[in-house]
Amino acid sequence: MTSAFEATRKRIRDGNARVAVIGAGYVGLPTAALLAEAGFKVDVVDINEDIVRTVNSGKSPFTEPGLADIIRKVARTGRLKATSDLDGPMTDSDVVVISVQTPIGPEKRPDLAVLDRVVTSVGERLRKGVLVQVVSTVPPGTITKKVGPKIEKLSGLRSEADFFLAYTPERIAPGNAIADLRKGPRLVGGVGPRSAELAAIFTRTVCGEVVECDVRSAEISKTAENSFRDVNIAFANQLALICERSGADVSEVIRLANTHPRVNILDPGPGVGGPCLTKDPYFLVSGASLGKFNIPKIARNVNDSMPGHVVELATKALGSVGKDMGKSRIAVLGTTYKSGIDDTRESPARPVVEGIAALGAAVVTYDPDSGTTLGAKVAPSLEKAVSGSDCVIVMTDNKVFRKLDLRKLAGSMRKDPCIVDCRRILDQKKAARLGFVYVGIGRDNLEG
Ligand code: SAJ
Repeated sequence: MTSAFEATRKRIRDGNARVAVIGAGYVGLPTAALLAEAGFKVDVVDINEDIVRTVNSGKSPFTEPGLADIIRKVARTGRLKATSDLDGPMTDSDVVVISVQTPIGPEKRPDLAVLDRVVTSVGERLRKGVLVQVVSTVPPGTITKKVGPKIEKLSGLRSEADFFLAYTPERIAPGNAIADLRKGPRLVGGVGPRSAELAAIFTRTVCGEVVECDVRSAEISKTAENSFRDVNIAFANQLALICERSGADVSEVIRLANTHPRVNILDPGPGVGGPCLTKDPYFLVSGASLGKFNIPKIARNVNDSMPGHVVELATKALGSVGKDMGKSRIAVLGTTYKSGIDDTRESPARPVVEGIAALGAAVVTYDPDSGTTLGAKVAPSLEKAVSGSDCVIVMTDNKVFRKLDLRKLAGSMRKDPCIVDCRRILDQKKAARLGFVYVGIGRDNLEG
């Protein structure tokens, strides 16, 4: 008699397993599309009816290079179907992938309410033999202390015997999701050897490189990866503050330091955005007691202080030509949290816009990839954004901003134009020659 484990393993290996992906967001939808492209019959479940309609019409609800083509292909073949109903997919599926948002609350504590609701729905409907694969980023201990026990209690099934449970965090860099999901490496943490085996076989149907490990290590590694990146950026930002006060240029200092074969300092900027680096450090330390020397938390505070520093730099630049921020017109270029995507989640541009507006300035934003207002007036074009402005703040290294025609810009701005280059992408000597007050993050600006 074939066990439930062997039956599921066979269906995954034969490519005729039914898959339910719960959550059609920036991670869940690319995941569902690639699983359908790999040959599985996939139901992607989302409560948002607009997303369901968009996917079933063969389109993607958000910009992710390559995703729309895959959705169009697999929706047409019927391999990918979007639905807001969970009962149907749970009745037929051999694998359930959970990829819902796990944000932090205002007090910076993990908010797992959505995940908890989904785990409850899955537990109430779970059939024998199903592999449950959690992708959502979770605080260490969540899978074995919360998700597993809850499913066992609600389903009456035992993990490793009757159902299988694994944690497979994603490492998608938004804007590169398809390639990242295909290439990996991808951590696969099973709650036991059978869960690990099923999850590894299943993950390998899409991902070229799977790294098998225990669940707890996978949970900590995922949040550690992003926390390390956030700490590195915080170090780069403090290096920038040091250089601003000491006549050096942080771009040159980092270039030189990184010539050391074992040093890799990242780039300073106007702050750290996105849903991951702004959240995962709080997940990582949520169960620990690190006291006041809590490096991930300190790094978060450093990075969150950078938008305020940008507002100070703009205020000083205007002050150096006798202009008052409160009576000035500011153009903020770049509202996405980084260039090349249309995602403005946790964008540092928001606190910059709010900080400038709080000082009484008129603020206009422009981003070629996003029309999100962030509370300011959105200019329909770059030209309209900068025309008649006193100060331009360049927030991202968007290729459009890299190609800014400084001569034309100087001609369209008010007298004594100021420019704050948060990504150090502009020609500062040329800007000075054209009469700009050029201020760059990490450069000795206006001091002494
Ligand atoms: N940033 C800097 N300086 C840098 C690099 C980034 O200021 O040198 C800023 C960016 O402008 C942006 C923020 O940090 O505002 C985050 O951007 P990012 O590219 O560092 O990271 P994400 O959030 O787009 O993606 C990260 C990635 N994690 C790592 O690189 C370790 C990605 O692989 C993860 O899958 C993703 O988080 C996630 O979903 O966790």
